[in-house]
Amino acid sequence: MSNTTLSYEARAAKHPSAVASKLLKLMAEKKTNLCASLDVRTTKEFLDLLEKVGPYIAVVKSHIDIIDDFTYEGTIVPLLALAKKHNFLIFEDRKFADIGSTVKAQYSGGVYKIAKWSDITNAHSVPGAGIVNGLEEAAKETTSEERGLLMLAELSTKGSLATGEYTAKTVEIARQNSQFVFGFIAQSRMPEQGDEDWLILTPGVGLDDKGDGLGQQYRTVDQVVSTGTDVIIVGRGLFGKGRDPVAESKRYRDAGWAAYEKRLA
Ligand code: 5FU
Repeated sequence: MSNTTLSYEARAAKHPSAVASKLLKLMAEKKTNLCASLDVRTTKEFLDLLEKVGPYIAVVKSHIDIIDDFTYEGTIVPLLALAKKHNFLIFEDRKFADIGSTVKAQYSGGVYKIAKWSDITNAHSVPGAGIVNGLEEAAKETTSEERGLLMLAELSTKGSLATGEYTAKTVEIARQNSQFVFGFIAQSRMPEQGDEDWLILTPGVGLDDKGDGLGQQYRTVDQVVSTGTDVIIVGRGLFGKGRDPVAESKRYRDAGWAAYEKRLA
């Protein structure tokens, strides 16, 4: 049976990555495969919105470097408390892209110290496999908590260069470390992944818009889940101007769950 027709619970029970297992389990418990992409500029907006949508999401995705008033105490300590209270994982969408020794320092150090607090982060495959090793070393040296990495196999944007052979080689890099790397940012399940249970997290999901005028392209929840997406990543569909984040989070959660159940059937 292909992994796309297996339940999240069944996949959780046998997944080699502890972070993937935890995520699959919590999606099954909360009945949500929604990742909220919370791209706001202040800590207050970030935490206030997260308090409201926390019950409906499996993951919050951050771009911590766009928060103007970031501090570890003021931003991260309450973020960790919310993650515990509402039972969701944290994914810092850092898109590392440098040599192993540099990303090692960027992941663990600087102002943000991402490895200390983010369950999940991601990396481009453009530097080759050393990027994964550098990030894994940083995770192990920084914390005893489980950390997981997603490789960027495909992007949602118009004209993205991450296609074809690049995407296939990204899967090969992931395969070299299939415990720390547990999945991909991709637009659908990829043929190259074979029977291996990589999780597919997909941005560029929107029910009302087709794009944003800056290259972003949106596909519907049904389109992505039916082609193998495990987690839908939604930003402006939830938090865009004039939107009600709680109503939209419930709407995307329900759509994501219905599409998942349809896939299982
Ligand atoms: F890797 C990618 C990608 O291919 N497309 C994306 O849109 C990441 N993203 C992120 O997802 C992007 O940086 C935003 O944080 C988010 C999408 O936000 P939207 O408001 O739903 O368009």
